[in-house]
Amino acid sequence: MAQQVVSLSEVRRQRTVVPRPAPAASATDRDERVRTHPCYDREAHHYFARLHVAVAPACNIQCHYCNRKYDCANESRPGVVSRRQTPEDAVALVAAAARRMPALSVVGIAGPGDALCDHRRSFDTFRRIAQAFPDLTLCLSTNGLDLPDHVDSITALGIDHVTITINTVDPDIGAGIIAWVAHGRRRWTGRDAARILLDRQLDGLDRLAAAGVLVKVNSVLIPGLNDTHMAEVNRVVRAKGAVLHNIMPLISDPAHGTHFGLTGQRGPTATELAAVQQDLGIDAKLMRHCRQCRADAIGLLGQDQAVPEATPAADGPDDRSAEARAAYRAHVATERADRETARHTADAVIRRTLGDRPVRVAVCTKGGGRVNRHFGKAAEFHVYLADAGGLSFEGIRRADNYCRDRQGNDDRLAEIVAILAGVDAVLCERIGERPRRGLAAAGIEVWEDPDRRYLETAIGAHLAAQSTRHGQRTA
Ligand code: CLF
Ligand code: SF4
Repeated sequence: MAQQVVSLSEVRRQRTVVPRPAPAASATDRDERVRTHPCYDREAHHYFARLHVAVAPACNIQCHYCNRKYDCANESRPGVVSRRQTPEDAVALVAAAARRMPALSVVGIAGPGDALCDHRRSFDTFRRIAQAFPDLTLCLSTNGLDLPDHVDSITALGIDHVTITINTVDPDIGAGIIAWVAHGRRRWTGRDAARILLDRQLDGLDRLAAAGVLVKVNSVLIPGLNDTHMAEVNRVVRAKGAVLHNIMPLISDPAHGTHFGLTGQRGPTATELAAVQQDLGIDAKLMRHCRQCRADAIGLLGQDQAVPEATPAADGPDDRSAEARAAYRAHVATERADRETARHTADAVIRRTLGDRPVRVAVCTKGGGRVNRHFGKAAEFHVYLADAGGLSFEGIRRADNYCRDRQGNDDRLAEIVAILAGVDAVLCERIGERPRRGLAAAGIEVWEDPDRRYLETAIGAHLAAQSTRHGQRTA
C-alpha cells in the first residue's frame, strides 16, 4: 500500500498533531506489523532494523541493576546512551537513519529512563514520528508504574507494541530488586514499593491487552532472587494477555556502579539462563533473541550502527525513503518465502540423515538468515539444535570477536570456546587455520559455507555430508 508522507516543515507547522487511528485496525495490519518487528518476530530480526530515540532521561523508580550515569560507547545494555535527545532531534535522527536504512521498521522509546515518567515528551516524540513516517511501527518500553494512567493515549497514538519489565509477581521478591518507587507524591520503599509497582504493572497489562495492544514482558533473571520464580511470572503475565516473555540475564559489574554490581550480585551464566527457559517448556512464548540493546541503538539486532549525523533544520522525511522501505519489504517477503521452502527441505534432510544424537550448531551471520559472517568477525553466534523434530532455534550467545585489526587473539578464542560449551559445530562463511585448529582441539567441528546459503540449507547439507562420511567410515 502506498504511504502518504508529510513533509517535516508541515509537521513543524502543526501545533496540535492529530493522533493516528487506534492500533489493530485489522488482523492483517497487525500481523504485518508483527512480521516486520525484529523483537516480536524472531525471523524478522534477520531482516528488519529498530531505532531507539533516547528522549526519556528520567525514571520514577530505582532498580538495583540500573545506573544511567555510566556510559561507554562500547557498552550494550539497557539504560545506556551517549546523547539524550529532544523530540525534534528524534525526528531528525529517524529521517537521517531512514534515508540510509530501508530495513528500518520500528522506532522505539526504551529510555535511558522510563518512557512514561515524562510521558508528554515521549508522546510528543511519537506524534511527530507517526505524522512523518506513518509506515513505521511505534514501540514503547516501560517499567509499568505509570502505565494505567496512559493506556488511552497509547492506543490513540497508534503505539501497538508495548514492553513492560516485570521481574517478579511476588512483592517480597520485588523488595530485593528495587530501592524505591515514586508514586502519589511520595517515595515508597521495601515491600510497599514492590506491591504498588506490581499492582500497576498488572493493571496496565490488563488494559493494554484488552485494547488490542501487543504486550511483551521483559524479566531480568537474577540468580538467588527470582530464578526459581520465573514459571510463576510466565504463568501470570500470559494469563493477563502478554504475547511474549523475554527472560534476560542480569548484567552486573562493579564498574557500572549499580547496587547489584557493588554488592557482588552476579548474573546468570548462559547455561543457567537456558535451563530456566528450557524448564518453562515450549508453550511459554519466550523471546530468545534479545540483545539487551542500548537506549540509543540503531540497526539490525546484534548489528548496531553508528548514530547518523542529523540536524533538525536539514533532515526531514522524503518520499524516497518510504519508497525504499516499501521496495525492501517486498524483497524480504520473497526472501522469506524462499527461505521457508529451504527450511522444509532442510528439516526433511535432517530427519533422514541425522544420527542417533542431536547436533548443536553455532551459526555466524550478519542478517538475511544466511551464513555470511567470517568467524573472526563474529561477535555473536546463533545457536540451532538439529534433532529428530528438525531444526529449532535455541538462542544467541555473544562473545568478543576473535579477530581485530586483522589480528586473531588466543585469549579471545579461549573465551569463545567457553561460550560455545555444548556446541558440536560452528558454521561460518570463512575461518582462518589457527582458530579452526583451536576449535577442533576443543572438539568443535568447523563447517565453512562460502556460498552464503540460507543457514537451514547449509546445516542440512553439512549434516548430510557428515552422515555420508560416517557411512563410508563404517561401511
Ligand atoms: Fe526497542 Fe524493545 Fe521495542 Fe524492541 S528492543 S523498545 S521491543 S524495538 Fe528488543 Fe532490544 Fe531486547 Fe528490547 S532486542 S532489549 S526486546
Ligand atoms: Fe533504570 Fe529502567 Fe529500572 Fe528506571 S525502570 S531504574 S531506567 S532499569
